Amino acid sequence: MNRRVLIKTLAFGTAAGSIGWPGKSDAIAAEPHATTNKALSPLKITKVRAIQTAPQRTRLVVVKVETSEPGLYGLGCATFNQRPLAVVTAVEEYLDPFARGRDADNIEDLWQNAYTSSYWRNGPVLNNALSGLDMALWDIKGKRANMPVYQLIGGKCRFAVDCYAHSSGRDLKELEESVKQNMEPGFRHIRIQLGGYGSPQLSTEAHFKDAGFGLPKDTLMDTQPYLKATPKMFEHIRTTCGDDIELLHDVHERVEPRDAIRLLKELERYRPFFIEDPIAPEANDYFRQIRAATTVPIAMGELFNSPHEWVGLIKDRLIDFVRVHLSQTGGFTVARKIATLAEWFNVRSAWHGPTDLSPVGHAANIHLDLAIHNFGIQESLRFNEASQEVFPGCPTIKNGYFYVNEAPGWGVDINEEAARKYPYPTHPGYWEPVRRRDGSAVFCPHILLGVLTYCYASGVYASADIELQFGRDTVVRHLCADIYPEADRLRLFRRRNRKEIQRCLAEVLRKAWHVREGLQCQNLDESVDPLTASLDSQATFEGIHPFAEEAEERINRAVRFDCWALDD
Ligand code: GCO
Ligand code: MG
Repeated sequence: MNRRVLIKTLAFGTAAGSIGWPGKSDAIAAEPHATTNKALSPLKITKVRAIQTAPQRTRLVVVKVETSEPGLYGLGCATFNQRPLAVVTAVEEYLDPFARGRDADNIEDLWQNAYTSSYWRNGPVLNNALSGLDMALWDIKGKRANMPVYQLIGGKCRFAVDCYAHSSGRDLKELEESVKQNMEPGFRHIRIQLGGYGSPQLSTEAHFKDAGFGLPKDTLMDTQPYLKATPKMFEHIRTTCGDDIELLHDVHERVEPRDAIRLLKELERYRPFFIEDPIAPEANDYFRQIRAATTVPIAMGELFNSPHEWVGLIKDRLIDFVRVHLSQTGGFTVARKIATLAEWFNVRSAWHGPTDLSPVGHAANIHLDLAIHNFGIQESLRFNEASQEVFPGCPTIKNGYFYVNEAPGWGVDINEEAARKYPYPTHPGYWEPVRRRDGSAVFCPHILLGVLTYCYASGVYASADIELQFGRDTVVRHLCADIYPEADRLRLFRRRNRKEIQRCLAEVLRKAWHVREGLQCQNLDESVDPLTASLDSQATFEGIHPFAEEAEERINRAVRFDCWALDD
């Protein structure tokens, strides 16, 4: 071969290569990847089912995806505490038949097709169902790869996840104690609330009740008492707990946007780490004005179900922390994209991490927190014994840091037998109305299990309203303190055990009944179990009092359920 032919062939070869003329190397490249992929045998979805359990009194829905590989399954969180049964139906009647036989490895493909399989989309029920499937597929992929999910998305950016604790109290003293209690084990970030959201215990003029508007169980919450008390709350905690602790607060969209702006301006001097949900998603357009009026960092998003709610706020830098609830957005696949979008606009993460999220959902939060650059803070939850029994591998907290274990997938499993031991509370889960004094509805009522006892004896109106927040502080609101000193004692039961709570409740009940009977209050006979004693003696209650049945049902439910919750 002479030199001219050689040069021509070489030139032709490279030219061929550059214009993509299939040469040998391209042939190799085009060869199906099977060779290196041989290890991963095809994996089909064989079943998608929803597991319902409530070890911490909230109605959890966890999706289990079973596969063609014996023993290989994944778990995903689909918890929608206010409508759990609707999610179960969406999973079992729709996603199961849709996903069966499909390739479990192709998460994005399955997500996109399941998302559009209902044609209409984005909403709490369908997104939660989809999230259960999605997260379970990531769990499976981690197990197949024999690594924790955070490794699949790039590994750790930090050794553990800084998280915030919850403190609340009926008054400043109780709140201060609770903050100090959380500072002790090392929390550097603490969310402070005065009672329930919007501090309803500060509102006293339930004119709508006197007018017979709504139901007696509806809760009163007026704006002014809350707007006045909240800056004082920050003042008190800064004075008594110092300037180093990072303070967070959840307005929980309880006030009108204009009031929210005024409140945030007043809170600036207390350097809050962030103020959450100052307004409702329905008023998102107000963020421009909030941004213009104050430098207080804003966290928003737990109620978001659609990209229309988060994209604009992030790209226009109108919030500082995106706080979506992973399962409400459609799962881990979506949250990763939200985190990536947010990074480009200096928005950090603060994923929603309440009681109404399963340990699987919390683990998904933490895996994402470990791997993303723009991590901000993580809401924390302590898992009680029942939760740890149902979900072996629950995330743990040490020195204010959240940890997942290094097991493959999410690292959290489920014990279905134990799960059956914790059925849902009897109350379906919807939220009871919260009203202003004139009866008008307030956005987003609180999650509470109320015990309401009314008794009318010769015109004396007496009741004790007990509100319990699951897995967190208890809040007692007392409507007619002068009648039932016991209710004040209930105030202290945050640090009391179940026996004490039952005793107090029985006392309230019994006294209510005695008052109604016009009898002198008697000291309880300690030896007899006060609860049954008082419930039996309440037998005559039936038929006299319009709310008797409801009151009794609530008392039984509260005693049966809430006391457990308070034990953790
Ligand atoms: C939070 C939330 C919760 C929600 C609850 C709704 O910041 O943790 O506001 O308390 O109200 O998850 O079910
Ligand atoms: Mg919130």
